[in-house]
Amino acid sequence: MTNPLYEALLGQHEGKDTAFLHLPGGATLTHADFIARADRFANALTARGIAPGDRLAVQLTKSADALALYAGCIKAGIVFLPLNTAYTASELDYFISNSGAALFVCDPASEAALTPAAAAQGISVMTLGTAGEGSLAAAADAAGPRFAPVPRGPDDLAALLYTSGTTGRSKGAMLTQENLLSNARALLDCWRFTADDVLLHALPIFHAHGLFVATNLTLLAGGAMIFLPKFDVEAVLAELPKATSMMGVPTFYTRLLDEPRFTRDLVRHMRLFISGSAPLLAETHARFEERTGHRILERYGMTETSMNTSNPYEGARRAGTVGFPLPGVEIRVADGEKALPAGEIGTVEVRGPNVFKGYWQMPEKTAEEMRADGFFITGDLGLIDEDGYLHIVGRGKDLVISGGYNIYPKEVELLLDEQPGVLESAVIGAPHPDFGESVVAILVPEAGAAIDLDAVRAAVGEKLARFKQPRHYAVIDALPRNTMGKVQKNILRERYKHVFAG
Ligand code: MLC
Ligand code: AMP
Repeated sequence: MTNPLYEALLGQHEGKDTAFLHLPGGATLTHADFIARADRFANALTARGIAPGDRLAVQLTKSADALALYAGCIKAGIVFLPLNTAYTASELDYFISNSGAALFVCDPASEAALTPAAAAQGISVMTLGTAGEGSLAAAADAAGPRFAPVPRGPDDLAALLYTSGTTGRSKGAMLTQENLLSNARALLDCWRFTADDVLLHALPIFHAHGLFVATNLTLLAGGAMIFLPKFDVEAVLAELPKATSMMGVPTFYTRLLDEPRFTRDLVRHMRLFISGSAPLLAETHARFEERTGHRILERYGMTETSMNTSNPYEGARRAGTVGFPLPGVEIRVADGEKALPAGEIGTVEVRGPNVFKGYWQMPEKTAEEMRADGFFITGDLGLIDEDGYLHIVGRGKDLVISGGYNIYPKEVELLLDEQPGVLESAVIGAPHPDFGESVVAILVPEAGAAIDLDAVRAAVGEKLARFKQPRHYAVIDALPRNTMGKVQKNILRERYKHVFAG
Protein backbone atom coordinates (compact mmCIF):
# COMPACT_ATOMS: atom_id res chain seq x y z
CA MET A 1 0.00 0.00 0.00
CA THR A 2 1.19 3.48 -0.77
CA ASN A 3 0.32 7.01 0.31
CA PRO A 4 -1.23 8.57 -2.82
CA LEU A 5 -1.57 12.12 -1.55
CA TYR A 6 2.04 12.15 -0.38
CA GLU A 7 3.26 10.71 -3.67
CA ALA A 8 1.40 13.21 -5.83
CA LEU A 9 2.10 16.32 -3.79
CA LEU A 10 5.48 15.62 -2.21
CA GLY A 11 7.02 12.34 -3.35
CA GLN A 12 7.60 13.58 -6.88
CA HIS A 13 9.73 16.43 -5.49
CA GLU A 14 11.92 14.45 -3.05
CA GLY A 15 15.51 15.66 -3.30
CA LYS A 16 14.76 18.34 -5.88
CA ASP A 17 16.29 21.75 -5.47
CA THR A 18 13.50 23.50 -7.38
CA ALA A 19 11.99 26.58 -5.74
CA PHE A 20 8.80 26.03 -3.75
CA LEU A 21 8.33 28.89 -1.26
CA HIS A 22 9.53 32.44 -1.76
CA LEU A 23 9.40 33.96 1.71
CA PRO A 24 9.23 37.53 2.97
CA GLY A 25 12.76 38.85 3.31
CA GLY A 26 13.96 37.10 0.19
CA ALA A 27 14.69 33.53 1.31
CA THR A 28 13.55 30.67 -0.90
CA LEU A 29 12.77 27.16 0.30
CA THR A 30 13.29 24.46 -2.28
CA HIS A 31 11.05 21.45 -2.52
CA ALA A 32 13.82 19.38 -0.91
CA ASP A 33 14.16 21.89 1.98
CA PHE A 34 10.41 21.88 2.51
CA ILE A 35 10.12 18.10 2.49
CA ALA A 36 13.07 17.74 4.86
CA ARG A 37 11.31 20.08 7.29
CA ALA A 38 8.07 18.12 6.86
CA ASP A 39 10.00 14.92 7.61
CA ARG A 40 11.43 16.43 10.78
CA PHE A 41 7.92 17.35 11.94
CA ALA A 42 6.68 13.85 11.09
CA ASN A 43 9.53 12.35 13.14
CA ALA A 44 8.95 14.73 16.05
CA LEU A 45 5.21 14.00 16.17
CA THR A 46 5.66 10.27 15.79
CA ALA A 47 8.22 10.28 18.60
CA ARG A 48 5.56 11.86 20.82
CA GLY A 49 3.21 9.00 20.09
CA ILE A 50 0.99 10.75 17.55
CA ALA A 51 -0.15 7.91 15.31
CA PRO A 52 -1.72 7.66 11.85
CA GLY A 53 -5.40 8.63 12.08
CA ASP A 54 -4.85 10.84 15.14
CA ARG A 55 -5.98 14.44 14.81
CA LEU A 56 -3.46 17.24 15.18
CA ALA A 57 -5.23 20.50 16.05
CA VAL A 58 -3.25 23.57 15.04
CA GLN A 59 -3.89 27.27 15.44
CA LEU A 60 -0.87 28.90 13.90
CA THR A 61 0.15 32.19 12.35
CA LYS A 62 0.93 31.55 8.71
CA SER A 63 4.55 30.51 8.10
CA ALA A 64 6.59 28.08 6.05
CA ASP A 65 6.89 25.88 9.13
CA ALA A 66 3.10 25.82 9.60
CA LEU A 67 2.78 24.62 6.00
CA ALA A 68 5.56 22.06 6.44
CA LEU A 69 3.68 20.72 9.46
CA TYR A 70 0.70 20.06 7.15
CA ALA A 71 3.03 18.23 4.74
CA GLY A 72 4.51 16.25 7.63
CA CYS A 73 1.01 15.15 8.64
CA ILE A 74 0.27 13.94 5.10
CA LYS A 75 3.44 11.92 5.15
CA ALA A 76 2.79 10.49 8.63
CA GLY A 77 -0.92 9.80 8.03
CA ILE A 78 -1.86 12.25 10.80
CA VAL A 79 -5.17 14.06 10.28
CA PHE A 80 -4.46 17.80 9.99
CA LEU A 81 -6.96 20.02 11.79
CA PRO A 82 -6.23 23.70 11.12
CA LEU A 83 -8.09 26.37 13.07
CA ASN A 84 -8.70 30.03 12.32
CA THR A 85 -6.20 32.21 14.18
CA ALA A 86 -9.09 34.50 15.15
CA TYR A 87 -10.80 31.85 17.29
CA THR A 88 -11.01 32.60 21.00
CA ALA A 89 -10.16 30.13 23.76
CA SER A 90 -13.82 29.29 24.26
CA GLU A 91 -14.27 28.50 20.56
CA LEU A 92 -11.13 26.36 20.56
CA ASP A 93 -12.35 24.41 23.54
CA TYR A 94 -15.14 22.93 21.43
CA PHE A 95 -12.93 22.01 18.46
CA ILE A 96 -10.36 20.30 20.64
CA SER A 97 -12.92 18.29 22.58
CA ASN A 98 -15.15 17.45 19.62
CA SER A 99 -12.25 16.23 17.48
CA GLY A 100 -10.54 14.28 20.26
CA ALA A 101 -7.29 15.81 19.04
CA ALA A 102 -4.12 14.08 20.24
CA LEU A 103 -2.11 17.31 20.48
CA PHE A 104 -2.69 21.02 20.10
CA VAL A 105 -0.08 23.20 18.41
CA CYS A 106 -0.25 26.99 18.75
CA ASP A 107 1.89 30.12 18.53
CA PRO A 108 4.33 30.54 21.43
CA ALA A 109 2.59 33.81 22.37
CA SER A 110 -0.76 32.03 22.81
CA GLU A 111 0.54 29.13 24.86
CA ALA A 112 -0.33 30.48 28.29
CA ALA A 113 -3.84 31.52 27.29
CA LEU A 114 -4.67 28.31 25.45
CA THR A 115 -3.08 25.67 27.68
CA PRO A 116 -6.11 25.50 30.03
CA ALA A 117 -8.43 24.67 27.10
CA ALA A 118 -6.14 21.84 26.02
CA ALA A 119 -5.50 20.67 29.58
CA ALA A 120 -9.25 20.48 30.18
CA GLN A 121 -9.35 17.90 27.37
CA GLY A 122 -6.34 16.08 28.75
CA ILE A 123 -4.02 16.91 25.88
CA SER A 124 -0.78 18.80 25.80
CA VAL A 125 0.25 21.88 23.89
CA MET A 126 3.32 22.37 21.73
CA THR A 127 4.32 25.64 20.12
CA LEU A 128 5.57 26.66 16.72
CA GLY A 129 6.62 30.22 15.99
CA THR A 130 7.05 31.99 12.69
CA ALA A 131 10.80 32.40 13.19
CA GLY A 132 11.75 28.84 14.05
CA GLU A 133 11.02 29.15 17.77
CA GLY A 134 8.78 27.05 20.02
CA SER A 135 8.80 23.56 21.49
CA LEU A 136 7.64 21.78 18.33
CA ALA A 137 10.20 23.67 16.26
CA ALA A 138 12.91 22.58 18.71
CA ALA A 139 11.69 18.99 18.59
CA ALA A 140 11.76 19.13 14.78
CA ASP A 141 15.28 20.62 14.80
CA ALA A 142 16.44 17.69 16.92
CA ALA A 143 14.59 15.05 14.86
CA GLY A 144 15.90 13.22 11.81
CA PRO A 145 15.50 14.80 8.34
CA ARG A 146 14.17 11.61 6.70
CA PHE A 147 10.81 9.98 7.33
CA ALA A 148 9.39 7.05 5.39
CA PRO A 149 5.83 7.85 4.27
CA VAL A 150 3.16 5.95 6.16
CA PRO A 151 0.96 3.84 3.87
CA ARG A 152 -2.52 5.32 3.41
CA GLY A 153 -5.50 4.44 1.26
CA PRO A 154 -7.68 6.80 -0.79
CA ASP A 155 -10.42 6.62 1.84
CA ASP A 156 -8.19 7.47 4.80
CA LEU A 157 -8.65 10.89 6.36
CA ALA A 158 -6.12 13.58 5.51
CA ALA A 159 -7.79 16.55 7.17
CA LEU A 160 -10.62 17.59 9.43
CA LEU A 161 -11.96 21.09 8.76
CA TYR A 162 -14.65 22.56 10.94
CA THR A 163 -17.51 24.43 9.35
CA SER A 164 -20.23 26.13 11.33
CA GLY A 165 -23.72 24.76 11.29
CA THR A 166 -27.20 26.20 11.10
CA THR A 167 -27.87 24.97 14.64
CA GLY A 168 -24.90 26.93 15.93
CA ARG A 169 -22.71 23.85 16.48
CA SER A 170 -19.67 23.44 14.25
CA LYS A 171 -19.21 20.22 12.37
CA GLY A 172 -15.90 18.64 11.40
CA ALA A 173 -15.82 17.84 7.68
CA MET A 174 -13.81 14.63 7.17
CA LEU A 175 -11.69 14.99 4.04
CA THR A 176 -10.01 11.95 2.62
CA GLN A 177 -6.84 11.59 0.61
CA GLU A 178 -8.99 10.96 -2.47
CA ASN A 179 -11.12 14.07 -1.84
CA LEU A 180 -8.06 16.31 -1.81
CA LEU A 181 -6.12 14.58 -4.54
CA SER A 182 -8.98 14.28 -7.03
CA ASN A 183 -9.72 17.97 -6.58
CA ALA A 184 -6.14 19.09 -7.06
CA ARG A 185 -5.96 16.98 -10.24
CA ALA A 186 -9.21 18.45 -11.56
CA LEU A 187 -7.97 21.99 -10.94
CA LEU A 188 -4.61 21.27 -12.55
CA ASP A 189 -6.46 20.14 -15.61
CA CYS A 190 -8.78 23.16 -15.66
CA TRP A 191 -6.45 25.98 -14.72
CA ARG A 192 -3.31 24.74 -16.52
CA PHE A 193 -0.90 25.17 -13.61
CA THR A 194 2.65 24.04 -14.43
CA ALA A 195 6.09 23.97 -12.86
CA ASP A 196 6.58 27.47 -14.30
CA ASP A 197 3.80 28.95 -12.19
CA VAL A 198 4.54 31.28 -9.32
CA LEU A 199 1.36 31.72 -7.31
CA LEU A 200 0.96 34.80 -5.15
CA HIS A 201 -0.33 33.28 -1.92
CA ALA A 202 -1.83 35.84 0.48
CA LEU A 203 -4.65 33.64 1.83
CA PRO A 204 -4.81 32.11 5.28
CA ILE A 205 -3.78 28.43 5.41
CA PHE A 206 -6.47 27.25 7.81
CA HIS A 207 -9.20 26.97 5.16
CA ALA A 208 -9.79 24.97 2.01
CA HIS A 209 -8.94 27.92 -0.23
CA GLY A 210 -5.41 28.68 0.95
CA LEU A 211 -4.51 25.17 2.08
CA PHE A 212 -5.97 22.88 -0.55
CA VAL A 213 -6.87 24.90 -3.63
CA ALA A 214 -3.70 26.98 -3.59
CA THR A 215 -1.13 24.76 -1.91
CA ASN A 216 -2.12 21.31 -3.11
CA LEU A 217 -2.47 22.54 -6.67
CA THR A 218 0.93 24.25 -6.64
CA LEU A 219 2.57 21.17 -5.15
CA LEU A 220 0.94 18.91 -7.71
CA ALA A 221 2.05 21.18 -10.55
CA GLY A 222 5.58 21.55 -9.19
CA GLY A 223 5.32 25.34 -9.20
CA ALA A 224 6.31 27.87 -6.55
CA MET A 225 4.43 30.25 -4.26
CA ILE A 226 5.21 33.75 -3.07
CA PHE A 227 4.13 33.02 0.46
CA LEU A 228 2.90 36.22 2.14
CA PRO A 229 1.89 36.23 5.82
CA LYS A 230 -1.49 37.78 4.95
CA PHE A 231 -3.21 39.95 2.38
CA ASP A 232 -1.54 43.32 2.58
CA VAL A 233 -2.00 45.62 -0.41
CA GLU A 234 1.53 47.03 -0.25
CA ALA A 235 3.12 43.58 -0.17
CA VAL A 236 0.87 42.32 -2.94
CA LEU A 237 1.70 45.29 -5.19
CA ALA A 238 5.40 44.69 -4.54
CA GLU A 239 5.25 40.97 -5.28
CA LEU A 240 2.84 40.84 -8.22
CA PRO A 241 5.60 41.54 -10.77
CA LYS A 242 7.25 38.24 -9.75
CA ALA A 243 4.03 36.17 -9.85
CA THR A 244 2.25 34.42 -12.71
CA SER A 245 -1.03 33.77 -10.94
CA MET A 246 -3.03 34.83 -7.91
CA MET A 247 -5.95 33.43 -5.94
CA GLY A 248 -8.15 35.42 -3.63
CA VAL A 249 -11.51 36.15 -2.09
CA PRO A 250 -13.41 39.06 -3.67
CA THR A 251 -12.18 41.45 -0.94
CA PHE A 252 -8.63 41.02 -2.29
CA TYR A 253 -9.73 42.26 -5.70
CA THR A 254 -11.85 45.17 -4.47
CA ARG A 255 -8.97 46.31 -2.24
CA LEU A 256 -6.56 46.13 -5.20
CA LEU A 257 -8.97 48.11 -7.36
CA ASP A 258 -9.11 50.81 -4.68
CA GLU A 259 -5.38 51.27 -5.19
CA PRO A 260 -4.37 53.50 -8.15
CA ARG A 261 -0.96 51.80 -8.31
CA PHE A 262 -2.74 48.59 -9.31
CA THR A 263 -2.42 49.14 -13.04
CA ARG A 264 -2.55 47.29 -16.32
CA ASP A 265 1.23 47.53 -16.60
CA LEU A 266 1.77 45.99 -13.20
CA VAL A 267 -0.09 42.81 -14.14
CA ARG A 268 0.41 42.65 -17.91
CA HIS A 269 2.59 39.55 -17.50
CA MET A 270 0.10 37.67 -15.28
CA ARG A 271 -1.42 34.43 -16.52
CA LEU A 272 -4.42 34.08 -14.23
CA PHE A 273 -6.44 35.70 -11.43
CA ILE A 274 -8.86 33.39 -9.63
CA SER A 275 -11.63 34.34 -7.19
CA GLY A 276 -13.79 32.28 -4.87
CA SER A 277 -15.17 31.60 -1.36
CA ALA A 278 -17.78 34.35 -1.75
CA PRO A 279 -19.70 35.91 -4.62
CA LEU A 280 -17.69 38.19 -6.87
CA LEU A 281 -19.90 41.10 -7.87
CA ALA A 282 -20.34 41.39 -11.64
CA GLU A 283 -19.38 45.03 -11.17
CA THR A 284 -16.01 44.05 -9.64
CA HIS A 285 -15.44 41.64 -12.51
CA ALA A 286 -16.10 44.43 -15.03
CA ARG A 287 -13.96 47.01 -13.21
CA PHE A 288 -11.12 44.53 -12.98
CA GLU A 289 -11.21 43.83 -16.69
CA GLU A 290 -11.40 47.51 -17.52
CA ARG A 291 -8.40 48.29 -15.33
CA THR A 292 -6.17 45.32 -16.12
CA GLY A 293 -7.42 43.63 -19.26
CA HIS A 294 -7.73 40.36 -17.27
CA ARG A 295 -11.01 38.56 -16.73
CA ILE A 296 -11.05 37.07 -13.25
CA LEU A 297 -11.78 33.36 -13.30
CA GLU A 298 -14.46 32.68 -10.69
CA ARG A 299 -14.93 29.25 -9.18
CA TYR A 300 -17.25 27.80 -6.55
CA GLY A 301 -16.51 25.48 -3.67
CA MET A 302 -17.12 24.53 -0.09
CA THR A 303 -15.20 23.04 2.79
CA GLU A 304 -17.18 19.80 2.46
CA THR A 305 -16.56 19.42 -1.25
CA SER A 306 -13.44 21.43 -2.07
CA MET A 307 -14.02 22.91 -5.54
CA ASN A 308 -17.12 22.07 -7.54
CA THR A 309 -17.25 24.33 -10.56
CA SER A 310 -15.09 26.78 -12.43
CA ASN A 311 -15.39 29.22 -15.25
CA PRO A 312 -13.38 28.04 -18.23
CA TYR A 313 -9.69 28.77 -18.70
CA GLU A 314 -10.30 29.07 -22.39
CA GLY A 315 -13.75 30.23 -23.38
CA ALA A 316 -16.00 32.84 -21.85
CA ARG A 317 -15.52 33.64 -18.17
CA ARG A 318 -18.96 34.96 -17.37
CA ALA A 319 -19.36 37.49 -14.61
CA GLY A 320 -21.98 36.50 -12.05
CA THR A 321 -21.57 32.80 -12.80
CA VAL A 322 -19.32 30.13 -11.32
CA GLY A 323 -18.95 28.18 -14.55
CA PHE A 324 -19.11 24.46 -15.22
CA PRO A 325 -18.65 21.34 -13.10
CA LEU A 326 -15.01 20.30 -12.71
CA PRO A 327 -13.97 17.07 -14.41
CA GLY A 328 -15.43 14.12 -12.48
CA VAL A 329 -17.87 16.33 -10.56
CA GLU A 330 -21.62 16.27 -11.16
CA ILE A 331 -23.83 19.23 -10.34
CA ARG A 332 -27.59 19.32 -10.30
CA VAL A 333 -30.08 21.94 -9.27
CA ALA A 334 -32.96 20.31 -7.43
CA ASP A 335 -36.21 20.95 -5.68
CA GLY A 336 -36.33 18.28 -3.02
CA GLU A 337 -35.74 14.96 -4.78
CA LYS A 338 -36.55 16.41 -8.20
CA ALA A 339 -33.82 17.67 -10.56
CA LEU A 340 -34.87 20.94 -12.20
CA PRO A 341 -34.47 21.91 -15.85
CA ALA A 342 -32.16 24.68 -17.07
CA GLY A 343 -33.12 28.16 -15.93
CA GLU A 344 -35.02 27.11 -12.78
CA ILE A 345 -33.79 28.02 -9.32
CA GLY A 346 -33.28 25.28 -6.75
CA THR A 347 -30.75 23.85 -4.33
CA VAL A 348 -27.32 23.12 -5.73
CA GLU A 349 -26.27 19.50 -5.19
CA VAL A 350 -22.89 17.92 -5.85
CA ARG A 351 -21.61 14.38 -6.38
CA GLY A 352 -18.11 13.22 -7.07
CA PRO A 353 -14.79 12.11 -5.60
CA ASN A 354 -14.44 15.58 -4.10
CA VAL A 355 -17.41 15.16 -1.75
CA PHE A 356 -16.33 14.60 1.84
CA LYS A 357 -16.77 11.42 3.84
CA GLY A 358 -19.16 12.96 6.36
CA TYR A 359 -19.18 15.04 9.53
CA TRP A 360 -16.95 13.82 12.31
CA GLN A 361 -19.00 11.69 14.71
CA MET A 362 -22.27 13.20 13.45
CA PRO A 363 -23.80 10.53 11.18
CA GLU A 364 -27.25 12.05 11.54
CA LYS A 365 -26.03 15.46 10.32
CA THR A 366 -24.24 13.79 7.42
CA ALA A 367 -27.43 11.92 6.51
CA GLU A 368 -29.46 15.14 6.58
CA GLU A 369 -27.27 16.68 3.89
CA MET A 370 -26.73 13.65 1.70
CA ARG A 371 -29.21 12.23 -0.80
CA ALA A 372 -29.60 8.46 -1.14
CA ASP A 373 -27.96 8.62 -4.58
CA GLY A 374 -24.82 10.26 -3.21
CA PHE A 375 -25.53 13.91 -4.01
CA PHE A 376 -24.51 16.36 -1.27
CA ILE A 377 -26.95 19.19 -0.60
CA THR A 378 -24.86 22.36 -0.51
CA GLY A 379 -27.56 24.69 0.84
CA ASP A 380 -26.73 27.18 -1.92
CA LEU A 381 -29.45 28.24 -4.31
CA GLY A 382 -28.63 28.33 -7.97
CA LEU A 383 -29.61 27.77 -11.55
CA ILE A 384 -27.91 26.28 -14.55
CA ASP A 385 -28.39 28.43 -17.63
CA GLU A 386 -28.95 27.30 -21.21
CA ASP A 387 -25.19 27.25 -21.81
CA GLY A 388 -24.49 25.11 -18.76
CA TYR A 389 -23.05 27.82 -16.51
CA LEU A 390 -23.99 27.56 -12.84
CA HIS A 391 -25.23 30.78 -11.22
CA ILE A 392 -25.30 30.98 -7.42
CA VAL A 393 -28.31 33.18 -6.77
CA GLY A 394 -28.60 32.97 -3.01
CA ARG A 395 -28.40 30.72 0.00
CA GLY A 396 -31.02 28.40 1.42
CA LYS A 397 -28.87 28.14 4.55
CA ASP A 398 -28.77 31.01 7.00
CA LEU A 399 -25.18 32.07 6.50
CA VAL A 400 -23.23 35.32 6.28
CA ILE A 401 -19.94 35.43 4.35
CA SER A 402 -17.69 38.27 5.41
CA GLY A 403 -14.39 38.67 3.58
CA GLY A 404 -14.52 34.95 2.75
CA TYR A 405 -15.14 33.86 6.36
CA ASN A 406 -18.42 32.17 7.21
CA ILE A 407 -20.60 33.23 10.08
CA TYR A 408 -23.64 31.21 11.05
CA PRO A 409 -26.14 33.65 12.61
CA LYS A 410 -27.43 31.00 15.00
CA GLU A 411 -24.12 30.86 16.83
CA VAL A 412 -24.15 34.63 17.38
CA GLU A 413 -27.86 34.69 18.25
CA LEU A 414 -27.45 32.01 20.93
CA LEU A 415 -24.84 34.17 22.62
CA LEU A 416 -26.83 37.41 22.26
CA ASP A 417 -29.93 35.77 23.71
CA GLU A 418 -27.99 34.98 26.90
CA GLN A 419 -27.13 38.63 27.52
CA PRO A 420 -28.87 40.53 30.35
CA GLY A 421 -31.94 42.40 29.18
CA VAL A 422 -32.10 40.61 25.80
CA LEU A 423 -35.35 38.80 25.09
CA GLU A 424 -34.38 37.61 21.65
CA SER A 425 -32.19 38.48 18.69
CA ALA A 426 -31.77 38.10 14.97
CA VAL A 427 -28.46 38.20 13.17
CA ILE A 428 -28.25 38.97 9.48
CA GLY A 429 -25.71 39.96 6.85
CA ALA A 430 -25.81 43.39 5.25
CA PRO A 431 -23.85 44.50 2.18
CA HIS A 432 -20.42 45.81 3.15
CA PRO A 433 -18.11 47.67 0.76
CA ASP A 434 -14.95 45.86 1.91
CA PHE A 435 -16.09 42.48 3.23
CA GLY A 436 -18.97 41.90 0.79
CA GLU A 437 -21.28 41.27 3.73
CA SER A 438 -20.94 42.10 7.39
CA VAL A 439 -22.81 41.11 10.52
CA VAL A 440 -25.79 43.07 11.92
CA ALA A 441 -27.44 42.16 15.23
CA ILE A 442 -31.02 43.14 15.94
CA LEU A 443 -31.97 42.88 19.60
CA VAL A 444 -35.33 42.88 21.32
CA PRO A 445 -35.26 43.90 24.99
CA GLU A 446 -37.13 42.07 27.74
CA ALA A 447 -40.22 43.98 28.91
CA GLY A 448 -39.13 47.05 30.85
CA ALA A 449 -35.42 46.28 30.41
CA ALA A 450 -32.77 48.45 28.78
CA ILE A 451 -29.97 46.72 26.89
CA ASP A 452 -26.45 47.85 27.68
CA LEU A 453 -24.88 47.57 24.22
CA ASP A 454 -21.36 48.14 25.51
CA ALA A 455 -21.77 45.20 27.86
CA VAL A 456 -23.16 43.09 25.00
CA ARG A 457 -20.22 44.04 22.78
CA ALA A 458 -17.77 43.15 25.54
CA ALA A 459 -19.38 39.77 26.18
CA VAL A 460 -19.43 38.96 22.48
CA GLY A 461 -15.82 40.11 22.14
CA GLU A 462 -14.72 37.68 24.80
CA LYS A 463 -16.41 34.65 23.30
CA LEU A 464 -16.44 35.06 19.53
CA ALA A 465 -13.76 35.54 16.91
CA ARG A 466 -13.61 39.17 15.77
CA PHE A 467 -14.92 38.43 12.27
CA LYS A 468 -18.13 36.94 13.72
CA GLN A 469 -18.86 39.94 15.93
CA PRO A 470 -21.68 42.21 14.82
CA ARG A 471 -20.44 45.50 13.40
CA HIS A 472 -23.84 47.11 13.77
CA TYR A 473 -26.45 46.74 16.52
CA ALA A 474 -30.08 47.79 16.44
CA VAL A 475 -32.62 47.53 19.23
CA ILE A 476 -36.26 47.16 18.20
CA ASP A 477 -39.52 46.29 19.95
CA ALA A 478 -40.34 43.08 18.13
CA LEU A 479 -38.94 40.92 15.34
CA PRO A 480 -41.07 40.59 12.21
CA ARG A 481 -42.56 37.09 12.08
CA ASN A 482 -44.69 35.18 9.61
CA THR A 483 -47.90 33.41 10.55
CA MET A 484 -45.88 30.32 11.53
CA GLY A 485 -43.93 32.45 14.01
CA LYS A 486 -40.69 32.28 12.00
CA VAL A 487 -38.53 35.40 12.03
CA GLN A 488 -38.68 37.07 8.61
CA LYS A 489 -35.02 37.75 8.02
CA ASN A 490 -35.72 38.91 4.48
CA ILE A 491 -37.62 41.88 5.92
CA LEU A 492 -34.74 42.64 8.29
CA ARG A 493 -32.19 42.33 5.47
CA GLU A 494 -34.17 44.84 3.46
CA ARG A 495 -34.53 47.20 6.41
CA TYR A 496 -30.83 47.19 7.33
CA LYS A 497 -29.29 46.89 3.88
CA HIS A 498 -27.74 50.35 3.96
CA VAL A 499 -26.15 50.33 7.43
CA PHE A 500 -22.63 49.87 6.03
CA ALA A 501 -23.11 51.99 2.92
CA GLY A 502 -20.75 54.92 2.45
C1 MLC B 1 -10.44 40.39 9.49
N1 MLC B 1 -11.43 41.02 10.15
C2 MLC B 1 -12.60 40.71 9.61
C3 MLC B 1 -12.30 39.82 8.56
N2 MLC B 1 -10.96 39.64 8.51
N3 MLC B 1 -13.86 41.08 9.89
C4 MLC B 1 -14.84 40.58 9.15
N4 MLC B 1 -14.62 39.71 8.13
C5 MLC B 1 -13.36 39.31 7.82
N5 MLC B 1 -13.14 38.43 6.82
C6 MLC B 1 -11.35 41.96 11.27
C7 MLC B 1 -10.01 42.14 11.88
O1 MLC B 1 -9.93 41.29 13.01
C8 MLC B 1 -10.00 43.61 12.27
O2 MLC B 1 -10.70 43.79 13.44
C9 MLC B 1 -10.83 44.26 11.20
O3 MLC B 1 -11.65 43.20 10.67
C10 MLC B 1 -10.08 44.88 10.08
O4 MLC B 1 -9.03 44.06 9.72
P1 MLC B 1 -8.25 44.21 8.39
O5 MLC B 1 -6.81 44.43 8.72
O6 MLC B 1 -8.90 45.12 7.45
O7 MLC B 1 -8.48 42.76 7.87
P2 MLC B 1 -7.45 41.86 7.24
O8 MLC B 1 -6.55 41.29 8.28
O9 MLC B 1 -6.84 42.63 6.10
O10 MLC B 1 -8.34 40.64 6.72
C11 MLC B 1 -9.30 40.80 5.73
C12 MLC B 1 -9.11 39.68 4.71
C13 MLC B 1 -9.08 38.35 5.48
C14 MLC B 1 -10.24 39.74 3.72
C15 MLC B 1 -7.79 39.88 3.98
O11 MLC B 1 -10.28 38.21 6.21
C16 MLC B 1 -8.86 37.17 4.59
O12 MLC B 1 -7.74 36.83 4.25
N6 MLC B 1 -9.94 36.46 4.19
C17 MLC B 1 -9.85 35.27 3.40
C18 MLC B 1 -10.73 34.23 3.98
C19 MLC B 1 -10.57 32.88 3.30
O13 MLC B 1 -9.50 32.43 2.96
N7 MLC B 1 -11.69 32.17 3.09
C20 MLC B 1 -11.69 30.90 2.45
C21 MLC B 1 -12.65 29.97 3.15
S1 MLC B 1 -12.66 28.39 2.32
P3 MLC B 1 -10.75 45.19 14.22
O14 MLC B 1 -10.70 44.76 15.63
O15 MLC B 1 -9.59 45.98 13.79
O16 MLC B 1 -12.06 45.77 13.82
C22 MLC B 1 -14.14 28.41 1.48
C23 MLC B 1 -14.33 27.43 0.40
C24 MLC B 1 -14.07 28.10 -0.89
O17 MLC B 1 -14.93 29.26 1.66
O18 MLC B 1 -14.92 28.09 -1.80
O19 MLC B 1 -12.97 28.66 -1.00
P1 AMP C 1 -17.24 27.33 3.47
O1 AMP C 1 -18.19 26.74 4.42
O2 AMP C 1 -16.31 28.32 4.06
O3 AMP C 1 -16.57 26.28 2.74
O4 AMP C 1 -18.08 28.20 2.45
C1 AMP C 1 -18.72 27.65 1.36
C2 AMP C 1 -19.75 28.59 0.85
O5 AMP C 1 -19.14 29.73 0.27
C3 AMP C 1 -20.55 27.98 -0.26
O6 AMP C 1 -21.56 27.11 0.19
C4 AMP C 1 -21.09 29.23 -0.93
O7 AMP C 1 -22.22 29.72 -0.23
C5 AMP C 1 -19.94 30.20 -0.77
N1 AMP C 1 -19.15 30.34 -2.00
C6 AMP C 1 -17.95 29.81 -2.30
N2 AMP C 1 -17.53 30.21 -3.53
C7 AMP C 1 -18.50 31.02 -4.01
C8 AMP C 1 -18.69 31.76 -5.21
N3 AMP C 1 -17.77 31.79 -6.17
N4 AMP C 1 -19.84 32.46 -5.36
C9 AMP C 1 -20.78 32.46 -4.40
N5 AMP C 1 -20.66 31.81 -3.24
C10 AMP C 1 -19.54 31.10 -3.04
